[in-house]
Amino acid sequence: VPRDAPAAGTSQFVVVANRLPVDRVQNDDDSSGWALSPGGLVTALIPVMKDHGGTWVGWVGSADEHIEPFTFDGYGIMPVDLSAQEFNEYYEGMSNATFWPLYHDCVEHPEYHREWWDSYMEVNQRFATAAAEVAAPGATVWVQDYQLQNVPALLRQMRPDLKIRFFLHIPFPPSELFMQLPWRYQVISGLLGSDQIGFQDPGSARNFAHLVRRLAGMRTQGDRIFSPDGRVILARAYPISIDAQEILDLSRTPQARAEAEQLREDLGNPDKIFLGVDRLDYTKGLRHRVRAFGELFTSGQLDPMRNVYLQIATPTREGVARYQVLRSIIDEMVGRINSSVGRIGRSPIEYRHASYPKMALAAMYRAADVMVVTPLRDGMNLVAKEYVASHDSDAGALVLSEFAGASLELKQAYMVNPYDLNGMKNQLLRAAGDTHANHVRRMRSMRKQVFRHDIDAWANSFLTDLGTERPV
Ligand code: ADQ
Repeated sequence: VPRDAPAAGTSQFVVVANRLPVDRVQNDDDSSGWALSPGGLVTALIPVMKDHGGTWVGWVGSADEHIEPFTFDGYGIMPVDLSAQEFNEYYEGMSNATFWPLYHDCVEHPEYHREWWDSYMEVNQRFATAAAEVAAPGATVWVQDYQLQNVPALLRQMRPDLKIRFFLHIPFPPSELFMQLPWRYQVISGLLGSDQIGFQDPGSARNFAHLVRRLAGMRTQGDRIFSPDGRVILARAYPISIDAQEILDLSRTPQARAEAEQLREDLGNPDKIFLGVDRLDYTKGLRHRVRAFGELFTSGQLDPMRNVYLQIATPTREGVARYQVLRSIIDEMVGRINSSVGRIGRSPIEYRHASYPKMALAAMYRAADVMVVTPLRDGMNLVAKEYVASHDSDAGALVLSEFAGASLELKQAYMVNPYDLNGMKNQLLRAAGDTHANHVRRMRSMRKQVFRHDIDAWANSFLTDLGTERPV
């Protein structure tokens, strides 16, 4: 154990997440070090970690590698190892080919494999053991997301003294779908090891409470669940958010302004820039969206000479078969549309399969006249909030799927049902053609919402919400 490893059993605040908050970086002298990985959750929780002598338990991101615990910037890092086989079975399999589609309304078929489940439980046990090792007596442990749903119960078995909280970043499905899961009872029992279970929206919390009554036979009242061992478990919605001020500051920098202008010019100074920014995931509704734009450009309702649809698709889960198929489908759709409308040197759809630095994203948000966020199902969708936060005086319009959690907060968006192609096409035209005054009015009210309910407000409301219990 290296000298600066966090001492066992001393952390008052422990975060358990699939991934660690740090990425390995190569230093100038060719040695390697660690840097904070960008992301809302990390930004929100690091101050709490520092204040409370916290430790983050997570996987380093590469398989078959062992890393000793270490201290980073004043808090502990406790790596959990995964073998290549566990990466396939626990991560790409059970997490991303079973839970992910099942929890997103089965927009793709979930696969059920017993070996995946065994691996999932084994890895969950490893995360729980690591958390049990670092947590001080009575500490708060905050477990994140669908990869670790059994950690709460496994942890409680070892450490009943801990305050265990859980947050699910994706939707919790209706019982009609959840009941397919061969391990449905185990998953519910796993979650019920928590003292508090957070969801993105009230519908998810209700779905969960319904299942708890049905599968575990427990009594519930509003957002309280009464467990036979005498515990009262809180299960309710805490919609996640972004660091709105940081995004706004970034979008106001001279560099972001300059990049935004350059982008507009590179796109041929179109009348309107429509923008999509998503991980290349089948839940994000890309097929439906590209199809809608294809029809609008082909029919001339959107003039392909004067409008551009810029779609950024972040590479993701490239080892999972469904994602490879989706990539080919989108490549083909975009190619077909661009080869039949527009002209040489002018493509109506600009499609990039790549990651971008935050600054470049800020510039794109700034340049976009219409932001298009049309998932088939999405827990929240931070891109929608980022777009709103980066528009101050200039207006801009947000087209938003009613199946994104964000639609419950951003009520002034141009709302669409992405399955209704004609409806979506109409809303795209309406958003683009609306008056400046309407854009300003809608944006103002959405900005108020996003700035009032930012990521700090989210973390605070979650961590202080145990009724009479002490915070953190
Ligand atoms: P995701 O499905 O990943 O998150 P989202 O909420 O949109 O979706 O967050 C994506 C993040 O990645 C955004 O902050 C965005 O700026 C960034 N990003 C996207 N494309 C990028 C690119 N090409 N380059 C760089 N950055 C890029 C899951 C759930 C969501 C929920 C979040 C948080 O599926 O519903 O909102 O967790 O709880």
